[in-house]
Parts: sequence; structure tokens; C-alpha cells
Amino acid sequence: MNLNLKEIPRLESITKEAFIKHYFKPQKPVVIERFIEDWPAYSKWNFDYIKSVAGEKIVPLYDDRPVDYKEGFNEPHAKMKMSDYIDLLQTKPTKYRIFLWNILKEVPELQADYEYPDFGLKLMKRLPMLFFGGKDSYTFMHYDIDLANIFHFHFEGQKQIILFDQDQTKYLYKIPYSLITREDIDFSNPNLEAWPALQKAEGYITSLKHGEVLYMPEGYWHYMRYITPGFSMSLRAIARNPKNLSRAISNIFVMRHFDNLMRRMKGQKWIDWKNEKAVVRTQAVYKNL
Ligand SMILES: O=C(O)CCC(=O)C(=O)O
Ligand SMILES: [Fe+2]
Repeated sequence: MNLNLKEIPRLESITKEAFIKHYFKPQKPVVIERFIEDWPAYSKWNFDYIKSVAGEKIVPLYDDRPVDYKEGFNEPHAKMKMSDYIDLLQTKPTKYRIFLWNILKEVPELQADYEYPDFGLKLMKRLPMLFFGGKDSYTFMHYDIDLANIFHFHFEGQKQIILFDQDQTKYLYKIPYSLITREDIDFSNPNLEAWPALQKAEGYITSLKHGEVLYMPEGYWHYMRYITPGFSMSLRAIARNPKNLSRAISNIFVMRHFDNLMRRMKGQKWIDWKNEKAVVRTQAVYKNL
């Protein structure tokens, strides 16, 4: 048995009006295949180019180890020179990923290669983020702390993406006081006997190629697996739905700090309690269906 996933619709191009009407307003994901062909990034952005502009930079790396109470929110697991990291990506599978690497802060010259597209939404110009990953590495199922609308542009190779709307959260074994699901669920091949509620969840799937852009609606859950080594850029627009906006504010100003405080006070016990709670809550929903 498999997850219940629909292919994300794909278009070659789209006008701002059509985007707003058919995707932003109803909050539905879409892939636009040929949106950035006139950006310099479309022909320039590959590993050699990144090496030439940022090869000397030291980059923070993340692997797939479970959350450790001794670590703060989003703390890196290793560091490496960008040129060494790209050599590693190109020569063998690696779990190491770069996550949320701010272009403005790290490699501002890359800004010359892309534009802030007009989809009818106000994009946050201070937060253009890059993500890198090796063959078979993945970014765990999560949603972003600010529940933003995200435009995710992919470069080099291929990336598999699974999405769920927030209305599916009850089936996803979400960890309380966090933005993730149980880390022992393999969303690319889930064990549905161990995680039966996942059978009820309805989501989306696609595989992004170089130059394609995916629109992820506000607060959508996303799981990303690098089928081949590659990298992506995310641009974001603030959540418009007042409910999402107030959750964003409470995540940023309350949840995150509360979670850090509990880690410091209770240590691994806190992590274990949250992991257990994720199962108990989701199983209760599943049993009552
Ligand atoms: O590409 C990735 O590894 C993760 C991307 C992501 O989480 C995001 O764009 O919000
Ligand atoms: Fe994300």
C-alpha cells in the first residue's frame, strides 16, 4: 500500500491573474516548468558556478540525525568549505545538506542572476534562501515556522517533493511544540502498518527538474528528497490568512522559546515525551474514524 498522493498540476507558464485565481486563492500547489528561462540563473547556476563564487565559504551542514535535546533549534551538525562540499556532492551520496542559507548574507553577487517574480504577492526581499543536498539525502517532513507562501526554484538534477495541506496534520504524527512529524517515518516509502493513520492522509507529489518552480501554499507540509545532487532557492511571501499569520507569530515568539526552555530543563525526557505524544494523538484520531 502507498500514500494517497496526487500529482501536482504542471503548467509551462502562468499569468499573475491566473496564479492568484487558480492557486493562491484556493491555496493549491502548482509547478511552473518554464518560468525562469530568461533569468541568468537558468543557464548559469550549476555546481561549478557556485564553486567559483562561494568555494571558499565555510558552510553549515545538516544530516538526518534525530533531534537531540542538547542542540538548539536548527543547529548545524558539521561544517566544511563549500568547494569541498560540492566535490563531495559530485563524487558520492552524502546525507549532508545545506539548509536555509541566506543569499544576501552569504553570496550577495548571486542576486544579479534572478528576479523577484510578480505573482501578485509581496515577496520578502531579505530572505532569499538556498538549499543543497547530495544524492538520496532528504529534508524531513516539516512546515516553515512562518507558514509563508513559498516559491521553490530547483537547479541541477532532480528532487522529489511530497506535500500535505495543514488540514491533514491530524494524520501525520506531528510532534507537539515543533514543526516536524515523527522522524522515523520514511515518507518516500512509509511503513503503513507502523503508521496506519498515514493511509488517511491526502497529499501531493512531484519531481522537480532544473529550472522548474513549485508554489507551496501557506503552511504546507513538505518533504524533499534529492534524487540526484542539486540545489534550490526559496522565495517567500508572508501568510495572508489571519489564522496562519497568528500561528506564525506564536511559533516565532512563543513556541520556539518554550521548546528550547523545556529541552534545557528536561533534556531527553522532553524529546521522548513529544515523540510519544505524536503517536498517541494521531492513533486516537485514527481509532475514532
Ligand atoms: O530543499 C530543501 O532541502 C528544503 C527546502 C525547504 O524546506 C523550504 O524551501 O522551505
Ligand atoms: Fe521548509
